[in-house]
Amino acid sequence: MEKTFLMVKPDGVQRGLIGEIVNRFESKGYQLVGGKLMTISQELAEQHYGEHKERPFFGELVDFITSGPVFAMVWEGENVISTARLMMGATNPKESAPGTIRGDFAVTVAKNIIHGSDSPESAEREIGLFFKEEELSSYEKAVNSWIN
Ligand code: 3AN
Repeated sequence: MEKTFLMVKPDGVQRGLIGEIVNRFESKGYQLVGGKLMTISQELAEQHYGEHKERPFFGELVDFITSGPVFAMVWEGENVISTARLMMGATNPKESAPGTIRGDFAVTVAKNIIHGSDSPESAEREIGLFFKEEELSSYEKAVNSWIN
């Protein structure tokens, strides 16, 4: 089953949006298979954003993502990589539609609340950067069990 890496950035954590964001993906029908609150090191930030090394905003990006705790997650489900990107909305909140996470909660491109992998290759790379195998738990939804 397809997996993606999603992360509530420091601005989303500071604004108390972890629950709101987790709720959107759970309600959609995706399964949370890993999650942790963590503070990203300079080294991990530079690896994670390696493809943006030459961009003028690279320093700002690394400073921001290391500025406070983030909530790193792995989500699983059909087409979760591309659908999560749709649910996040456009990178620049000026262009992200109402109803999307960035469209509903963000104003500026630098502080746009959430990160999500943009392809199967980046999902695999980013999950590997942030999570150990034993930190992920895929599970079957219980039927006729102690939950019901
Ligand atoms: P996305 O996160 O939607 O995949 P990317 O990969 O183009 O977008 O950009 C990575 C991150 O860099 C964005 N989430 C955003 O926070 C930041 N970013 C993009 N453009 C700018 C910019 N012009 N100034 C500051 N930060 C930017």
